[in-house]
Amino acid sequence: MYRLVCVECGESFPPDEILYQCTRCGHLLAVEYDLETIDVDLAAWKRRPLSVWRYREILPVSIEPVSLQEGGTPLYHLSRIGEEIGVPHLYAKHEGMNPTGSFKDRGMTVGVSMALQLGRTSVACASTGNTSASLAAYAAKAGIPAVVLLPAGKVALGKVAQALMHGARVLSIRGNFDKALEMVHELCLSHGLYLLNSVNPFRLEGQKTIGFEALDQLGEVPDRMVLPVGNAGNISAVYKGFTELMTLGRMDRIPMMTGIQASGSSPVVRAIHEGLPEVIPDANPETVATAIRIGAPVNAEKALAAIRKTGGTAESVTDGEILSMQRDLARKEGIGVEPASAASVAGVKRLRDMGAIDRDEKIVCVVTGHLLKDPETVIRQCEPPLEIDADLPSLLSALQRS
Ligand code: AN7
Repeated sequence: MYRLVCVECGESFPPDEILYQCTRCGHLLAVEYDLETIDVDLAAWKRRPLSVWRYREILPVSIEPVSLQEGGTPLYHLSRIGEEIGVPHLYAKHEGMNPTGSFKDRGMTVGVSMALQLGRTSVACASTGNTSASLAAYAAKAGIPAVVLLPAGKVALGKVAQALMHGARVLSIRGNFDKALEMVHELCLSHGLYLLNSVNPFRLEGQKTIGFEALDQLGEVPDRMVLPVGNAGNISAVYKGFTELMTLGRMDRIPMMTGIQASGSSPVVRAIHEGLPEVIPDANPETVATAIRIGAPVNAEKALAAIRKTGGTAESVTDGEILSMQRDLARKEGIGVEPASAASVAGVKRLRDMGAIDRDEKIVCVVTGHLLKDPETVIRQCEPPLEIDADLPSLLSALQRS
């Protein structure tokens, strides 16, 4: 039904082998289906609820999945912001509306299900926060232990709270995410834990359903898909899913895949702008959007191909632009997202200002995580509530003052 294939040398491996890279050349692996022989009933998809599992024929899981009812997230028309920045057909797919508040749940329902399917009894990841929150919850649902490694002091409060509350073994390392990923990868290889970072090709299979849902909700192929980029897994996953729908004859063109990074952490943007064959890592990435504070994106080779093959682009936005768009989404559209998520929409504004996006493009931005993930960054931007005496005159005088 499917096999693992190296994206570089094309070597293929059986589906039940536990591998995170090609044993021949060390490059990334991807799941490849026999799309000609799989019976994908597109009409059946329409009858099922919008969710990751609507698309189960092109997912690798054959057991009863470990599910918290992920996917089926809203697609909002950003009418005010779109009008303001000069792209009236602007939409946001709010992945913060998943069970643990980020798109990672799509990956984890598939990834943790695969852990069980492959007979593994413990799971692990490194994380800038959301992956750990999601893995902790799905491991709890599966009834297996999870180990998560975080960069000390650089993970938003809500995400740490989730990982702890769902019962993961949470360790903070004195180092950044890239180092944490290196360590957890070694731990998994030497001690048999199942690695659920995005080097795991099965996790990305779940995440490709963001694109499938967006298509089903929009009722047509958007011209452009815009995603915040950290480890570059999500943009690669959505692109891969689209290539499968093309093969199935469900799409006739693929949207321009567009990746947005924070200016203090933007190796993919530099590689695109300078036409480099691969990214040059940032040794010390820094941004208020801690979710995408990643200097050595492990899926870069997949993401560069996705962007280049679709005529897309990559751009960076400053922390100021990110926070300003986070406020605009909250106040002009009623959509609460964390800073990394606002980067995608801030990127559209920047690209439109540069003249790189046409006014009539239909654009879907993926907003990846919920506002409540990072309450501290929100509070820092807002005036604190005014404390007053508990009587009506005090209330009236306070309201007149502001
Ligand atoms: C809100 O949790 O890498 O480019 O360890 O949490 O697929 O990495 C999070 C990434 C965007 C970037 N938006 O996605 C982690 C982690 C949010 C995120 C990204 C992340 P990728």
